[in-house]
Amino acid sequence: MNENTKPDETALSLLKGCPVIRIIGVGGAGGNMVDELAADPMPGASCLAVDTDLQALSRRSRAATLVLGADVTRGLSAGGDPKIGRAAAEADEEQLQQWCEGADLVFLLAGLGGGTSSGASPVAARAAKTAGALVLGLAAMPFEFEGSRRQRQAILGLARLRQEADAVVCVPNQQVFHACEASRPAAEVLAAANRSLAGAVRGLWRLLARPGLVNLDFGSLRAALAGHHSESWLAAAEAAGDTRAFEVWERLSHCPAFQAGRALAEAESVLVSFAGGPDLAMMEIEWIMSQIKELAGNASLLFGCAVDESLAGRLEVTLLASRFGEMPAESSASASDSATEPVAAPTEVANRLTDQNTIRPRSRCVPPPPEVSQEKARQLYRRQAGRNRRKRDNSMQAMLPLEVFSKGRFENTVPTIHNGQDLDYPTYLRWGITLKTN
Ligand SMILES: Nc1nc2c(ncn2[C@@H]2O[C@H](COP(=O)(O)OP(=O)(O)OP(=O)(O)O)[C@@H](O)[C@H]2O)c(=O)[nH]1
Ligand SMILES: [Mg+2]
Repeated sequence: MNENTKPDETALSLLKGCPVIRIIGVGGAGGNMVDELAADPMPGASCLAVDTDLQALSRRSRAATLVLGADVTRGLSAGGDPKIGRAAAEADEEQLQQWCEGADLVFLLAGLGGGTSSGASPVAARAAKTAGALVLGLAAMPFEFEGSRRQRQAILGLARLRQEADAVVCVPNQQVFHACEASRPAAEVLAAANRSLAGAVRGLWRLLARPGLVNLDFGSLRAALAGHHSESWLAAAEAAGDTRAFEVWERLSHCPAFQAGRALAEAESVLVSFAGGPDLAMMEIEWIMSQIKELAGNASLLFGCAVDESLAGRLEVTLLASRFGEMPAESSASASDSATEPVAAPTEVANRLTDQNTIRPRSRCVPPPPEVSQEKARQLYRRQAGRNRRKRDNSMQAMLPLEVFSKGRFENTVPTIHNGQDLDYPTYLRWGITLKTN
């Protein structure tokens, strides 16, 4: 470990009563994300970049660093092989665990698909769990152009990571094409993706560590997520001005992570973080929460709200929706690391996370014109919230009279993967379509 690797205990002691947060970036992409966060330090949160690649680590100027498995790779990276990434991390699992000792919450950031990220992230998650922390993974999935081998490595890495972590948020890198112009330089596009992930982590940190109007207490977060191996969705949006609540909701509901409302419809737990200046109005919170409640059905809703002078006139909302895991079968995660050998079919979860074909929701709200006063705008939000509530669709997938039968000699065949989707899996399940049973 380098000189600065030990978490900053002085900062921690200043924050008695606040959860201790550690952030680990695994591999090249994870290191970039952690660097982004370390650029603007968060009191009480310490950042560590871990990699098998010594050269890549030496370029990290902001976060503390740890070379994984120097005896395994001699600091020369895992070369795209998750087996090597995993062996390297296992060689230093004790160090990882020590670094996590005393932490309440550990964020693990990685771009899955690479050797180090796919192999070492689950080991780092296990180390953090052994140290007693709640572990939340944030995983970027490869671009479609990176090919099916990378995708499959990423999906296997994701399955393993979900087995070890309490919740994993998966963000397809392909989404950056929705978010910014494809003609922008590649480095800029990746930096924008990293900034957006870092922003979401910062939003959660702010909510947990800063005194707010309504504090989200860490105990409730732990109770909501611990041990569920959740599949989670994270979306963040901000806006300024009188109609900011409406705009934030528009942006959130057009976020690819929102999956056309499916993320909320399937969630068992939804955490919503509001941050704004002293002018943040209860009405704005109420209106956004009512939209969420309408879509999230029976999910348990947790929310917190922080007021920060520097956010005057602005509203920032971060939303974490979690669906508790059917865990992938042990066999799928203990299958081969290699993308060229047969592996068990990736989970429906992973398919949908890499599915780019989600249908965006039509906006069900009409924004007030700009000249409308703040009070009038709020009345409009309230009226629309009421109207939308009446339109709520309570339909649920009824049980189909299916006969379950073995796939016979096709049981252990290599799945047919296209753009991260297992085409052997029924389309209606992949696309979340509700079938009529009569
Ligand atoms: N969002 C984001 N994704 C990235 C970035 N850099 C790489 N990726 C993605 O992350 C995947 C893994 O890349 P790396 O993190 O460089 O791989 P690694 O874990 O270091 O693996 P090895 O070099 O094989 O040991 C890539 O396939 C890309 O899809 C980045 O800065 N941001
Ligand atoms: Mg690397």
